[in-house]
Amino acid sequence: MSSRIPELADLEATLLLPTVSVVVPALNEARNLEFVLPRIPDFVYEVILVDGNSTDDTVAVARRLRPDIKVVQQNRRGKGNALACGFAASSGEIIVMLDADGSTDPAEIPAFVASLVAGADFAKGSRFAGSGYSRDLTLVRRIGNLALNWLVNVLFGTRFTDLCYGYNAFWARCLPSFGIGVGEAGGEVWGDGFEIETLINVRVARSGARIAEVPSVESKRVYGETNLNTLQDGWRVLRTIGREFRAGLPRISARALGVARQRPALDDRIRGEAHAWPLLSDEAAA
Ligand SMILES: Nc1nc2c(ncn2[C@@H]2O[C@H](COP(=O)(O)OP(=O)(O)O)[C@@H](O)[C@H]2O)c(=O)[nH]1
Ligand SMILES: [Mg+2]
Repeated sequence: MSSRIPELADLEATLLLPTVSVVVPALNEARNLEFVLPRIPDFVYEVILVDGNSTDDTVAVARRLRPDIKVVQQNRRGKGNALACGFAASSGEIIVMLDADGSTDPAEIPAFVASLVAGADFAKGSRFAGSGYSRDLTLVRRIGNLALNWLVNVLFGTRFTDLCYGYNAFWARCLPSFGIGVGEAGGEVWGDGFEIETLINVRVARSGARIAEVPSVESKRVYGETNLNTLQDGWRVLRTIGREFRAGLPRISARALGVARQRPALDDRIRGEAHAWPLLSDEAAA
């Protein structure tokens, strides 16, 4: 009798598949959506396209390919803000982040969902684990990703193999630990850009969530050019790592570090120039 109970539990888990929302940030991806939307598996409960004020017919094409698609307009600029808006509009128990350019394969969604159903809180795609690889990464981006990935693992005690990859899935209950929201329209909020993946990875790891890596194959985007600027966005990722590390330090030492770092130069103090010296904790909260 005892051997029958796990079998029943497995069957129940299969039949009671959680609802899955797929969030697709898209900025001028009309031609690429043809390769993406039709490949999303049927069991997916909803698809949310987050449009970044595209100047091509991204939205019309998405609606034609998938009449039930939920279209959301982001309220600021950047992929990070697009994802935040998409997450806020999702109602599934599981949320999958999928690019619109044809580089991330919707056929891998079942592997991500299976990893979550098997017990992970956050299923992180990796182009450097198991059978994963990339046809899209340039040498410079590959080296940058490797270095940033190493730094995060050293500073945060994580075991990521692919920090800067945007194909991930997670239980919606993890969202509060990301600490990102839609916020006010206009302006720019830290996390609005391509640093979003690092921000999420680091915060989810710090929350104690169970993270599983899912091997993933990244293709080249089908049409068009990347919106990512390797040096500029790599620098933003590095700054994100620094900010998150300092934010996680015990308050007293963060203050001590902050005061030491922000002490005005002697000349300035002698001249008595007016300075505002924000504490590091204020900066982290901004
Ligand atoms: N809505 C929205 N989507 C964006 C924005 N920037 C990038 N994306 C989308 O995010 C995905 C990844 O962007 P991509 O430019 O391919 O960057 P890469 O994959 O890192 O080279 C694609 O689906 C883009 O259309 C943005 O500002 N707004
Ligand atoms: Mg891409």
